[in-house]
Amino acid sequence: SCPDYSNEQLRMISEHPCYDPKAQHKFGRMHLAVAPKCNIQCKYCIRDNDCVNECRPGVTSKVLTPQEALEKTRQVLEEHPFIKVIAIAGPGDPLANDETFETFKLIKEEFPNVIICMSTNGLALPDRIDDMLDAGVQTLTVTVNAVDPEIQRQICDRVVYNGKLYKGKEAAELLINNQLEGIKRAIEAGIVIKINTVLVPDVNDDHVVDIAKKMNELGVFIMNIMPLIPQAEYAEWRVPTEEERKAAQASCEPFVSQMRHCRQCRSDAYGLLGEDLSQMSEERRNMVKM
Ligand code: CLF
Ligand code: SF4
Repeated sequence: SCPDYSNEQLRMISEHPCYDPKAQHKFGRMHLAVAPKCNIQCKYCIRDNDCVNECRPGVTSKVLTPQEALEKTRQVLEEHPFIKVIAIAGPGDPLANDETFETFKLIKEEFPNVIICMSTNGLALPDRIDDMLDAGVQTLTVTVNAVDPEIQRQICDRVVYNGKLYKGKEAAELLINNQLEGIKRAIEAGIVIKINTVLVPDVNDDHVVDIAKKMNELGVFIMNIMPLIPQAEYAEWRVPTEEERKAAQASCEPFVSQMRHCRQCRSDAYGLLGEDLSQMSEERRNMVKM
């Protein structure tokens, strides 16, 4: 049950390097690392690193203020006009940081034609839809690792919601309910939704197809199955093989289109998906510019 997309939404999708594989070699994205705080604790996350629900952890990205983010946007867009998408994807959860909304408002005022993108764990989504619309968010990624609380609690069993700490199955249920409610409301509001699912062998690998079926009901545009990056409580865990990932994608494809070109970017990455200019030398950056 895919919603009918407007011409404006279809144009946006065709210029979004993560939403349309044909766009990935033509158009770039820029991540602004303005969001350090997080409101949940995923068991595979070391909180000093980038949010691994969307981003590759490594050296922690330097956190920018909204004003610094605007200045960086000016500079990068002038040098690299092929960047069409401005996104916030960490280092924590964008919805747990008011700086996310401040930053987008500054950018939207000065660059009304860029696509505003965001990635979230979804806990605060039902409460922040209006703020997101005010800030101009058009494409949104929600990380959905389970739609069954018994599975979700093995991946995330601590959330802080409205100032209260929830643990165990109660935490998992709250996270799932808010994700599903939030995705439904965001789609109704015209935001195009992608979901990320971190494939955790022996935990959610048999369950991903149930996630895909649920996402189909809600009208999610695309699903990105990402391999676990073993860290924290999952530091000793097995990484899914290429074959396992392909099998998971194939089982979900009948229900939601599959993204297969994710580069697990850092929360300060910019450029084309395959070439993160934030990690390049000045010399190489200048070559790309030409
Ligand atoms: Fe960034 Fe994510 Fe928006 Fe893309 S990345 S917030 S949807 S603009 Fe893309 Fe990077 Fe994969 Fe993310 S390749 S990690 S899926
Ligand atoms: Fe870490 Fe991201 Fe999970 Fe927060 S949502 S705990 S930053 S992986």
